[in-house]
Amino acid sequence: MSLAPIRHPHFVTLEGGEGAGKTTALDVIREALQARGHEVVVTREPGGTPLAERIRELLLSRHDEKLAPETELLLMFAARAQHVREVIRPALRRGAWVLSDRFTDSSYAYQAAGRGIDEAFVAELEKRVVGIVPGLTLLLDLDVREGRARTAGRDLFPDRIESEHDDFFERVREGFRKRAANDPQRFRVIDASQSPAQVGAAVERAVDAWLDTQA
Ligand code: T5A
Repeated sequence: MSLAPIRHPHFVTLEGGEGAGKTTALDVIREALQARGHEVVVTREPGGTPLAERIRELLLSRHDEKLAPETELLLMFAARAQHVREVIRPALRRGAWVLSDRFTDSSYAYQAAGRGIDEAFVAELEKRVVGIVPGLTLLLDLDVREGRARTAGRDLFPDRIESEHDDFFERVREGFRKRAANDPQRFRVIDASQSPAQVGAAVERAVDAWLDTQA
């Protein structure tokens, strides 16, 4: 595989902390793409293939044995390798658009910024195992406590990662914001503290503008 990850304009990702509202935004993006007549493959990480979904279960369920940060990172990339080969590349090759709820930016934010793993290690895995970068990434940016309040109302049993402390999620948020600031061509940062309708409208504007550049 080439060592330079390729940016694909028809690959769109959604990123953000816990409870940022990615589910609603996903529907808005799918509808905007379909309205222009595109085939859209909607997928998610970790997961997106039967095997990768099994790895997701391992990653999100609670275990008596503590998962080492490196184990967590490598499992994320094991799932991603499968996802890229089985779903993302074949869809892009046949001309579809791919919309993924999280991708490699989440590993930089959660495993590098959050857990303290060396970013260069994540970058090496990205080059060797993934090889593809989204053309457009929407970052739903939200205050950590607000995001947690939203998911607290929904999740009776928080998963393994959701159970982390606020300072972990503060580092994750900063990790995302730093990546967005370093790559303004790819990222659009959306203020996710707005009402669902306002977030939806901002997402729609960003995607429409991107689609105009691809027409
Ligand atoms: N992970 C993932 C890593 O650590 N590394 C990686 O490389 C990858 C790929 C995935 C976990 O894995 C981690 C990150 C995650 O911890 P997940 O269940 O997919 O697990 O977690 P999330 O992606 O965070 O999913 P959530 O459901 O928690 O967040 P969403 O999808 O952003 O939020 P959503 O849309 O479900 O909304 C949450 C609640 O808020 C309300 C909704 O109604 C819902 O109840 N809401 C709003 N309320 C007020 N105003 C708004 N604007 C609202 N928008 C939504």
